[in-house]
Amino acid sequence: MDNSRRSFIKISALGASGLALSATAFGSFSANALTENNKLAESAKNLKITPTYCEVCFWKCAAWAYTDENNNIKKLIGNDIDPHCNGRLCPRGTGGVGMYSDNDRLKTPLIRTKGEGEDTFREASWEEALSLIASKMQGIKDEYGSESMALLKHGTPGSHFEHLFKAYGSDTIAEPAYAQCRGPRETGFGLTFGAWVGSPEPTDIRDTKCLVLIGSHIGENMHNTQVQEMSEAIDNGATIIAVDPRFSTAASKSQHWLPIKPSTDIALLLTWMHVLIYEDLYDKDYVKLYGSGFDKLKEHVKNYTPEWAYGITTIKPEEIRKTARLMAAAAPSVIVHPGRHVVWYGDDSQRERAIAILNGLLGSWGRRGGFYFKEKIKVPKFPQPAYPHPKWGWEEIGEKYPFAEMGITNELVKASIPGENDKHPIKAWFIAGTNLVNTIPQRKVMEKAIDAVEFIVVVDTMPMEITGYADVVLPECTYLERYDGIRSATNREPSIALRMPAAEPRFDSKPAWWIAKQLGEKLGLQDYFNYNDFKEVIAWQLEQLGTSLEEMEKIGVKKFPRKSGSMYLEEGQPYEFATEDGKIQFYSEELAEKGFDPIPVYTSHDTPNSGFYRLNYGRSPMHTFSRTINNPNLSDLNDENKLWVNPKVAKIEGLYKDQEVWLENQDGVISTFPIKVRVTERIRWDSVYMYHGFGHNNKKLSRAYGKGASDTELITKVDIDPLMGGTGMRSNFVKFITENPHKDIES
Ligand SMILES: Nc1nc2c(c(=O)[nH]1)N[C@H]1C(S)=C(S)[C@@H](COP(=O)(O)OP(=O)(O)OC[C@H]3O[C@@H](n4cnc5c(=O)[nH]c(N)nc54)[C@H](O)[C@@H]3O)O[C@H]1N2
Ligand SMILES: Nc1nc2c(c(=O)[nH]1)N[C@H]1C(S)=C(S)[C@@H](COP(=O)(O)OP(=O)(O)OC[C@H]3O[C@@H](n4cnc5c(=O)[nH]c(N)nc54)[C@H](O)[C@@H]3O)O[C@H]1N2
Ligand code: SF4
Ligand SMILES: [Mo]
Repeated sequence: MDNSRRSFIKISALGASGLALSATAFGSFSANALTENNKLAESAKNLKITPTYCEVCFWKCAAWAYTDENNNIKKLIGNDIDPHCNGRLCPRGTGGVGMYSDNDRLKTPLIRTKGEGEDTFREASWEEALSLIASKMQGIKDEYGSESMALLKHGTPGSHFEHLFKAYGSDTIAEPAYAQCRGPRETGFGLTFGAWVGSPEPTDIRDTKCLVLIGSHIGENMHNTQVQEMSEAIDNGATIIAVDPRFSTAASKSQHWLPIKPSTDIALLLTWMHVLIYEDLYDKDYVKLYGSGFDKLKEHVKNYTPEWAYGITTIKPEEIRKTARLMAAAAPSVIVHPGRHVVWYGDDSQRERAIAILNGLLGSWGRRGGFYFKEKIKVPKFPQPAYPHPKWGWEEIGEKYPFAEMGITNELVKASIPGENDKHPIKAWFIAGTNLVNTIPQRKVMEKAIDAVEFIVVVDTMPMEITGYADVVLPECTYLERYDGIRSATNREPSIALRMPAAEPRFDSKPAWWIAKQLGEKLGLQDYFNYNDFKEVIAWQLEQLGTSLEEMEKIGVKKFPRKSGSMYLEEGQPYEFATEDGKIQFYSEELAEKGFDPIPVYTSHDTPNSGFYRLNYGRSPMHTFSRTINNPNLSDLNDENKLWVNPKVAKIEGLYKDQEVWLENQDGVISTFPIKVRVTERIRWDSVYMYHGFGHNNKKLSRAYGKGASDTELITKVDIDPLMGGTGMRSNFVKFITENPHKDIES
């Protein structure tokens, strides 16, 4: 990007006053906060207690924040009545205080200035920064139409800016939680059951007798209730089957670990269907009552025998038969878990459909110990004018993908490059709560788009990599310092949760709702922001829901009785699925009509050339993506990622424990930083594994900079899901470099 218009500003170039600010009030809050907090339990009486819900990940557990008279947030504990956490936060949630206390936080608005030499940021007042953004947004609207201004967002700040964007006339909106995360499973399950899985997943893990995890590593993937319920299920004797090329934590709790050859899961799934059908083990009554297209499925999987699958998956035929029988014995109290980060090899919606079909055969959808029918409370919309109708938006940008039901981030990025999608040209980006450069693969494409757009705003709490590409950076205060939208979530019973400030915003940071309102007013959209404080919106909504701000401040979470009936289907109960014919689609006419396989088929994927290994990645139990690596509490627990290497590979390649290696991928891209080797049997010989989120290259992140390597920068090849546009990211291969390849550049 050296010669580009928008060079990356390492925020370390920030002026001295920014640094001076960081030495204020909060010096006393140390990395020992977690242990310190325990000692505080008995003195809790002197602390102010406020309700919040966690923003460290998207499970949104409800918690109580304890704050002392000096604005120090002392601890966070889970809210007992919250169905997302049952009073217990995960280590990341407990360490969430570090998001507030981190002195590396963004402190003031910043504006890019074009110096003689390198670009740099100067500090600016909110008034100046917001006026500049509003005038640019107005300019884009006048010259190209509001549609050309894109919102790329994630997390709670997103909803406030979504409101602003819709009022402004743009529906050019996307978030990475779709095309880089769970999009394909919503497509696969949607096509089969007529319902999204959604978040939190309505998996009845608590009551299950058999949990099948296919590359879903609950226990490292720390989604709170699922981890709690999984350990409960294990205590109750549930069978765990883990299909994973890596011996994950979940695999270590399983009776059956199937170390599958990566990318061959569809073959296993088809074969499990074969065994269930041809050994007469499937739920015949359920399939007959609720399914359609079963005969076609039966014919389709006829030849997919365990012996056939063995050659593809490397899983022994007996193991395949045995696990299928175990599932059938537990049915319908069985869950073949849909997983969550499912963008793997491009045929992901079809793999997810295969998972859905398997659940259909087992009769687990709508059954105790399988998938329950979830219920949610609809939070009434604050009275405001109707939004204008944009001429195009995320839907048109993603029109090539007939089953996309949300904005496809990577397609928005492409539409920002002239010549890529000139029907829907994007000219400017507003980014909130997503570190796009570490989130979306194919960095070259990303950088081309960044270079092409005329203006970039980033709203973040931390000087993350994405801020270095911005024209204006706005510091949002953390979730512990603001009111936010009411959390209403699907669960066994509906519930809502309140987030209110536990402390005054540190530095010159502001909440997203305030930023959106200011921009709205400057753009003449004040009718959409007809309140002085977002608190008024929440108070009004809570009254409509039969409670009040006062009550919610005291209880934090409120549960409501179910209105939609039972969580489970009764024996023989008629039920209409929201599909074309009201039945579970073992065969999909809709897919056939649009030219796709109506029943999933197995296709083979690339395998690494000699000397290369598949780059596998997943979650650190102590971190959320790249967002927490600098968190003072959590970096204490896990400060770098390591490269898992099979002993056989270590021997062939001459690698030893803790040796630093650089990685070069199939396209010649070399990791910026080295990563230490961890020699372990827990990974197959054809792959290497690392935690996602590390390898930060912004020096302003004082704890995270240069710690470990980034998986994202090595993901240059993507396999696009033809149904919904997701970016399959698991067909990248790496080799080891043992001498520093950047030596010349560094000197
Ligand atoms: N290589 C690779 N890429 C992946 C994945 C992977 O495993 N490997 N996982 C994918 C998945 S599953 C997902 S869901 C996405 C996640 O993608 P992202 O959500 O982009 O992930 P984060 O790195 O957590 O970035 C969040 C950003 O929000 C900022 N932030 C945190 N709290 C706040 C707040 O309160 N307000 C504001 N304004 N900003 C805040 C953080 O500082 C950070 O910059 O990534 C996807 N991309
Ligand atoms: N601690 C923590 N927990 C989190 C998050 C976090 O950042 N940190 N993020 C949350 C979010 S947004 C998401 S989407 C979820 C993601 O969590 P999951 O959906 O559970 O996990 P993934 O990241 O998709 O999967 C990683 C696992 O897939 C295995 N795998 C790799 N290739 C294959 C293959 O070809 N076949 C099979 N069967 N397995 C394979 C890997 O070895 C690894 O164990 O986690 C959530 N929970
Ligand atoms: S699972 Fe952990 S990080 Fe996620 S919301 Fe709950 S406590 Fe926070
Ligand atoms: Mo995700």
